[in-house]
Amino acid sequence: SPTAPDVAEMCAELWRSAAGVLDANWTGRHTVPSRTLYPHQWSWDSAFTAIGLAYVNPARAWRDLRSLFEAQWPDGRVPHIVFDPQIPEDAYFPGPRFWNVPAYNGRPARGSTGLVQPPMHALAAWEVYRHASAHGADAVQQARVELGWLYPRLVAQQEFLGDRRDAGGGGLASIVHPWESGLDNSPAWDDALAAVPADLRLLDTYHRRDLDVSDVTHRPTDTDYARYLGLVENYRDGGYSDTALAERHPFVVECPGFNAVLATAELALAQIAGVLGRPSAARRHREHARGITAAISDRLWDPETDFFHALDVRSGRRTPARSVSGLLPLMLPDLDRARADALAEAAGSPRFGLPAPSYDRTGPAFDDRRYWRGPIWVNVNWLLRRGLLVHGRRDDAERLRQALVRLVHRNGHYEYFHPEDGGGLGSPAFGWTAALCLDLLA
Ligand code: 9YW
Repeated sequence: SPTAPDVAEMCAELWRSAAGVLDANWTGRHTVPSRTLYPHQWSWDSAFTAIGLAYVNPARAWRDLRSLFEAQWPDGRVPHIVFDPQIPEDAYFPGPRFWNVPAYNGRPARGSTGLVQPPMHALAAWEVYRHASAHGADAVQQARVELGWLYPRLVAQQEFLGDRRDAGGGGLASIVHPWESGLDNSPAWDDALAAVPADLRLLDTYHRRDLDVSDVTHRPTDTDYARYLGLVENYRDGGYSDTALAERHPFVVECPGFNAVLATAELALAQIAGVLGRPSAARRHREHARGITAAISDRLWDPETDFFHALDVRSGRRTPARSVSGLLPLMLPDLDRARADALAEAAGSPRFGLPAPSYDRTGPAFDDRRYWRGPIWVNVNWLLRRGLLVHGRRDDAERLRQALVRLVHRNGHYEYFHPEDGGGLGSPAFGWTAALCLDLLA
């Protein structure tokens, strides 16, 4: 077993390489997830990046969050990709022309998509604020200013998701596209997607850029992509409106992970409102978090499987698939003891095991290479570790922390990892893997 100096050396090396990845992926306005695969700004990636930058460069963390929220829509939605105008249209597919978002508030739209991603940003802002004092008085001063700027925008983001996206009427936000979950091709969407027409001719008119730069056996299939594009077209052609979604749109799903992040954001907003001297707003945020937690428990828990499953709002059916997103409500402090125990047990069971793969190792759709259908991702494991800590599972949380640190030290800052041998997969020098390593090492 490694000696203390070995461990210290390993940590120092990993710290340096992680900070190096974040430097290399910084464009001057925002951090890209990957120089090769994802050349624009992604929403929840920026939040994870900020959590790491809190340790090495808080000013850049705030700049990253600002860049994203400067592209927020008047209805409160924070787009899942903000396109960099300096990057050519064909560098990423589907690019700005395909999304064709409306101009808003009389100003030309900054190129973005019209979808969202899990609202990780309130937690990220809170984490950057919390670490500001380690960087001196100016950093503390800046953190207060930035929190004040972000707070109303974060609230608007929550209101968009909590109100306009409550398509099921039960107090949860629905996603209208698998991309919104952040877990693109998870088996959790297979049943709901099966009802979405797959027009493969759509693919003839576009070029899948992702297949130029990564292995075809790792990526979502062409049929998946045809459905993804059809869903975007339907949402876009309806003007990205959220009224009567369940009737008009073929994919409307309540995801346990997305909603766990939504509730976590309310708790972070309660902390932020406290710092900003707004105690009654803080109380409201805590109530919202409790309400979302109760709705997740009522609507997404299956007592037969002792697990959280995504709900297809249109069919009223919960998917049988066990995705890592079903473990994420463990982050919620108001989750009752029995459910929290069941989740912690599932996380350590042969279905998952720590670090957790993106999908049940024993499930029929398990695929050890294909993206969110099996590989290990650092960001969801970081969230899971948070959940273990919230529910007092300190030993499991520490084991998971050490396992993640070893995984990345051995294999590099990859986008995702093989669930058996830990080999790095997807893009190297990946932003959130590096950023979250900084937090795991700190
Ligand atoms: C795509 C950028 C994004 C992540 C998502 C991940 C992937 C984009 O990459 O989606 O083209 O498939 O699934 O969570 O934000 O890192």
